[in-house]
Order: sequence, then C-alpha cells, then structure tokens
Amino acid sequence: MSQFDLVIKNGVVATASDTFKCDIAIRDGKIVQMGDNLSGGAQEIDAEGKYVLPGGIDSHVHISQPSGEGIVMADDFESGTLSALFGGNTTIMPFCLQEKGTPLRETLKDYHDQAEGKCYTDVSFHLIICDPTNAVLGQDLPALIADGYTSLKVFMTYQDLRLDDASILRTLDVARDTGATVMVHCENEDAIRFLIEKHEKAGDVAPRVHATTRPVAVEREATHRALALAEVVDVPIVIVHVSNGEARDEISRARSRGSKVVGETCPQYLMLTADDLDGMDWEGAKFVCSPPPRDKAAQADCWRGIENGVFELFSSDHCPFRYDDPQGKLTPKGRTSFRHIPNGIPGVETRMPILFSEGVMKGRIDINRFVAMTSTNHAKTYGLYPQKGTIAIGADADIAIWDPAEKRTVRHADLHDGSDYSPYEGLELTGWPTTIVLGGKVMVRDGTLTGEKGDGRYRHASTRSFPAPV
Ligand code: DUC
Ligand code: ZN
Ligand code: ZN
Repeated sequence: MSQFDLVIKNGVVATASDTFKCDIAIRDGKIVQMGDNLSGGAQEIDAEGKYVLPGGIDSHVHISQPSGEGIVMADDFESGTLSALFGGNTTIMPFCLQEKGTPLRETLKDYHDQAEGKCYTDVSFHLIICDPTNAVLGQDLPALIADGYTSLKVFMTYQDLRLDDASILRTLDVARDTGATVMVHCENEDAIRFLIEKHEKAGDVAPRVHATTRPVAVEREATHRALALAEVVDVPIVIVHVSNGEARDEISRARSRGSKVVGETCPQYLMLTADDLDGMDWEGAKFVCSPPPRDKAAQADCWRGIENGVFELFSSDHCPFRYDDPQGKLTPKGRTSFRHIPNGIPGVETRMPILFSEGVMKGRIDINRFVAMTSTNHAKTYGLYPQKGTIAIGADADIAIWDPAEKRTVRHADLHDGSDYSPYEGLELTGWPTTIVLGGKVMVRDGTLTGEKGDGRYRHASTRSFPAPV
C-alpha cells in the first residue's frame, strides 16, 4: 500500500510569504509532508518548471441569484464551479440573497439544495441582508453566524436592496457583537436615481449611460460614508469592487485614522473602461456592471492600490448573464434603456490568469502577492484560514499548478461558464493553471477534467477574532 495518495514533485511552491522548491505529499485530503525527494504516492505529478500554488479562492461570485422578473443568471452551481475550477480556483464564495418576508434559514436551505452534489469546487456562502428587521438582526442572523455563515453583504444602491444609514449601523453592530464580517457595496442610490431620471428624460438610454449615471463621485461619497459608519460602530469592514483612485484613497485615509478596512478590486477595473460600454448595436450591454469600469487613469490607480497594498483582495465579481438572450442582457426591457440591463459580467475563470499575466509576468507584483491577493487574504478575511489559502502541513490539499510559459488568447468558446461571451475576448495572457487538486483529488490534469460533479463540498467559516466580539 502506498504511503501517500498523491505526491507533487519538483515544483516551485509559493505561498503569500515564501517561494521555495519542494515536494508535497498528500494523504486523506490534507498536506502531510513537504520536503526534498518525497516518493511513495499512489499517484505522482511532476511539476518541474511549474509553480505550485494554493488553490484560488474567489470570495465574490454570484450564482443562481434571483435578478428580477424574466432575468436568469447564466450560471448554476455546476457551470459556475466548473468554470472557477478551470480558472485555478478550489473555493468560491457565492451570495445567498435574503428574500423579504422569508426566514433567512429557509432561503439558505434553498441555496444549499441547489448546490448539493453539483459543485466542482468547495463553496462557502455570504448572506446578502436587504431586510434587517428586529427579528433578523436579533435572532436569525446571530444564530446563522454561530452556525458558520459568518459574512454578510449590504448594499447602498438598488431600490430593492439598499439599506439606509440607520439600518447599516444596526447591521454593523450585529457584526461587532458576533465577529461577523460585513462587505459593503458603496454607491449613492439617490444620486444615481437623480441622474438616471435626468438622462432618460433627455432620451439618453444607451448602455454607455449606465456609466454616466454612476460616476466616481457616487462611489467615493458612499465609500466615505460606509467607512464613517464602521468607525462609529468600531467594526472592521470590507469595501468591495473598488473601481477608482478616489474611493481607494478613502480606504487609505480610514486606515490612517486606525480603522481596519479590507479593500477589494476586480479585473474589470484593470482591463476595461467606460468606452467599452459604447459598443454598436447594444453590444455595450456586455460590459454593464456596477460600479462601472472608468478610464485609463482609474485603471492605473487600481494597479497602484494593488502594488501598495490598499487592495488586499482581488475577486472576480462574477455575475454572469448571457448576452444574446431575452433572459439576459438583451431582455426586451433592457433594449429600451440602460437602466433595465441586468447588472454584472462573467469572469470567474479569467480572474487569476489576468492577474498572473498582467501583474506577475509584467513585473507589477511578485508571485507571493499574487497568492495573497487571489487566495490567502480571502481565506483570512472570511474565516477559512489556515485550512484554506496556503500550502502548509495540515492544510487542505487544495492546489493549483501553474505553467508560467503557457500563452493563450481568451476565447469564450474555451471557457466553461454558462454565459455566451467573455468581456476579455481576444486578450492574450501568459501563465495559466493546468492541473488542479481539490482536497487531494486531481480535478483537472494538464487541462483535462478528471474530477466529478459533487467533489466540491460546502465549507462553514469561522468568525473574526479582532476586535474581540462582545
Ligand atoms: N454588485 C455586485 O457585487 N455584483 C454585481 C452587481 C452589483 O451591483
Ligand atoms: Zn456589489
Ligand atoms: Zn458582486
């Protein structure tokens, strides 16, 4: 009988802090030995010339989320996790959207039922809180947090989802008391409504106007306000999908005042601009997401935030709709005005190849920062560390082997999500994940699927330990 289930040999291992050459031995789903010349694996992989990295964790992914009447998200748990897997991820964190008037636990069970037996990666949910009644904040939420659903998202925009400041404060206070982590979508809804009405009245209804009506000022103001509210409550927060330098600077200033803030940015803010929303024949709808992509200067500012550590998380905000589909971007109502175009773009499979190619290969960040921003910091922020997010003895054997020499041009036809386009079609990228191991099982070997639907499991998360919940 073999001593190990799997040995990965001759690769260059990189964690968030170190890079070293060593073999990795895996047994019963965990890393059990690291060292030179390990052998005795029932299965062995030669990773000579490759990077051996912790599997990616994408902590911002939308799957099967109700998105309005007649609109259907392009991914279910099967296609979404398969796409994530081929993009180098071993864990994703989708959102469970609270339904007003339905107990949170019931909605959560529904998401679990949809995910059960379908996943190719591990999964852990965040809760979107859009109806923070006394019962929700007083009983339901604390009980769910104690059961391992330890992160929440709140919105400052969208009429159906937005919380007013009083509700945000009460929700943050629950997070302070319980050790939960709150993610905030920062855009000022009243200012957006004002601009939408003005532009629609003037007959400006094309996709590009989506960006015009969500300018940097609405994001900067809401970011400042969210940070101030968290400071009042004295609780850490995550500012998600930051798109520009002005919002980024709000985070820096809050940190210099002593606040604990985690900043997240996404590939669309490095690679796209508002000009992409100008596409002919409504093609700009393919790039409609919130906050919208900005301009070249904002892209450079986001890169600077990655380089200097203001951003600790790099997530996809994968929120996929099909383009050429009446249930997607080209919904009949969406053709009449930008305001009805479903909001979000696909990207779970291209997130890490984009940061690897544009960041590591172009010398903007080193491989350790790549690991931190795509895996380790997600596990630390959302209570999955150290089981996930690193390569260490005792950790889950979730590993992605990357070939830094592999060059590919992004073609949606080669991707695995349920959408019918990629916003990055034609982009040439160097460095791709080629072999993926989940809990010790080889899921993808040299680009070929070897794992099965249902190999991915649900993972509960721990609460934050700082500051000590009361
Ligand atoms: N916010 C997200 O986080 N994702 C998609 C759309 C949105 O507004
Ligand atoms: Zn959001
Ligand atoms: Zn999102």
